[in-house]
Amino acid sequence: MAKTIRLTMAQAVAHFLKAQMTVEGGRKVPIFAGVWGIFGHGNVAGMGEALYQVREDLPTLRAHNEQGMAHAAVAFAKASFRQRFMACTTSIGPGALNMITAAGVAHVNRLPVLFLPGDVFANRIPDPVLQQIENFGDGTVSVNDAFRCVSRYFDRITRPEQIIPALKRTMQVLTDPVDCGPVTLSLCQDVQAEAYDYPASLFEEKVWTHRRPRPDSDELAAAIATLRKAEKPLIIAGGGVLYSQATAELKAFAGMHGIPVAVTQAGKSALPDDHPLCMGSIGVTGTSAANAFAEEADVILAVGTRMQDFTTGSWSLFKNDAVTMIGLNTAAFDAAKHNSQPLVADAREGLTLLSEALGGWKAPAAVEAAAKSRKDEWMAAANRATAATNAALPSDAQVIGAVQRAIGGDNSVLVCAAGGLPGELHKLWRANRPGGYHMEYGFSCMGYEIAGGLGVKLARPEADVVVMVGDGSYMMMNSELSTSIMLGQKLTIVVLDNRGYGCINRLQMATGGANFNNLLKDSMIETMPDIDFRAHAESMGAVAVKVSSIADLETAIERSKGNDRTSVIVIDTDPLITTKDGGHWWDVAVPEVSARDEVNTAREAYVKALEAQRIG
Ligand SMILES: Cc1ncc(C[n+]2csc(CCOP(=O)(O)OP(=O)(O)O)c2C)c(N)n1
Ligand SMILES: [Mg+2]
Repeated sequence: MAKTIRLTMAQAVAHFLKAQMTVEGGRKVPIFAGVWGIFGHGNVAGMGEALYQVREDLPTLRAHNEQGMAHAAVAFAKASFRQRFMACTTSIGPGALNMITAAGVAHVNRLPVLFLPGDVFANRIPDPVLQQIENFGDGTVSVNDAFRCVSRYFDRITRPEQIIPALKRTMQVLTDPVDCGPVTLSLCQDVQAEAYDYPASLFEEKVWTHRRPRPDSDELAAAIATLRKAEKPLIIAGGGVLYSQATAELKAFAGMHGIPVAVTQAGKSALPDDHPLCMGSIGVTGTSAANAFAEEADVILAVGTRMQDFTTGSWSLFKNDAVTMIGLNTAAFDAAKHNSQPLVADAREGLTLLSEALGGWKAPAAVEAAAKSRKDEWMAAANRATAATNAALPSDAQVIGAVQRAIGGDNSVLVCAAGGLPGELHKLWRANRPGGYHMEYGFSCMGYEIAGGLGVKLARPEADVVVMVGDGSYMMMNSELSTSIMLGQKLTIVVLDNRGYGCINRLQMATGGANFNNLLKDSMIETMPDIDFRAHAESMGAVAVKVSSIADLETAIERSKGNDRTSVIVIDTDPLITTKDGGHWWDVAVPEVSARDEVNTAREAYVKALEAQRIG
């Protein structure tokens, strides 16, 4: 008889998670860095008791908001290049549903997080338990079914032995470069507490390594043939380059074959921004340099990118009718997008094999010459946009310049997610170290910033983690600011207060809309809000200051370096100014009929712009 251990299902989960390891920098470390938890009746007695038993090896971290803690877990995985991750446990009903948005963030960004929401009683005897919605027509439905569409693997555990295969599948999904994403194990609350004689082998230490699929030989040969014919090639580097840790290979490839590189939001920092062949951001928030190459390219090597609409200018950016795209991606799903020639492989493996086969082949010399002049031209524009100013209300770009100057060094990680900042940062931030730029732009989820910053700091304790966040995102979720102080994880948070949803207001104007319901002043108001972000942050325990000029902002950031805990620096900004240089059209559907002349005019321009879209 194989040896067994009698444990509750929840204890089995805790002991299993504790035993999963990986190798980081030559050292064996737990693959789960910890478990975020907010307890309620749906998990306190089961998972709560189990986590207490293993707390020395698998720490439990208490948060203030389930969405916030799940964002922190998402950010941890992203900052760890998907090599390590965290789990999140909640009660049933609202606690569980609060994680859905963050599960969406993990899903769209292909990031591994283990969600462990409690669920209703499997035996259904106490029904309806507190916080159980009752589906009139289907007794098997609970709110946790909402996780199905935002999970790569979903399972509901209604018997204790079901957790055995479920945990194994969980690890397969979390560590697989293709399937990688959120896993939800919905743990019925009575079953969490039920005992079973588990095989002892389930709890034996297991060391996980990163799988690197090599390309199919026909696909590789086809990609080589295409590249050899290229006269105006461009590489688009996505987040997959970072997750594959293929940054050195990308640099070598670009340099060896003289091909300029443009970066997506997730791919920024894959090649240092100061590398001569780094053209910077591509697409809707692209630099003039990257977009000029994209428009004329005859061959595009898209590495580790989902080709989302911001990257492709809603498929109107690539203007060369003869363009061939090669999709180098671990996921066939992404590799073949938009008629791309698929090259299904790990980015590092793919780039290495392509480079070997190309040998001394180099793009025409004119390409490198154009890269230099286009980059010089862009840098001049970027420097103008980010230069210091005495303006009463600086632009986001001017604040970005100040933050970059004051933070200095290459040891920082810039964290952001939503608002006008992502576009400006994509264009203007200079990231010179892989992972130095952490933008959540798959969901662009307001409220991710501060919680995400905390997750990044947990993953990269040695880094200076700088969060830039708009007033809207700050108001949507800031509770993990307190958690950062509680856990001694120091962040520097810069709040840009333009008194409303500046970027959506601008989008509204650009589509002919009236200024309506975005800036606070344009909303239904009895009393105009005058939110004191400094006082708010201070009340949460942060060292908080409000500054009134770019010079003072730089000084405040300098000073914050000496603070022993999270610092919040607030500055008022102009809601209307953005960097006009660079950029590209983005498909936002304008109404076909309207009583507003401005909308009709915008519609005409929209219909014209649609002509540039490549369909199919
Ligand atoms: C959770 C969520 N809700 C709504 C949106 C749509 N949205 C994107 S940016 C934005 C406004 C953000 O305001 P703020 O953080 O102040 O940044 P600003 O636009 O002023 O730069 C909104 C409402 C979103 N991205 N995420
Ligand atoms: Mg704002």
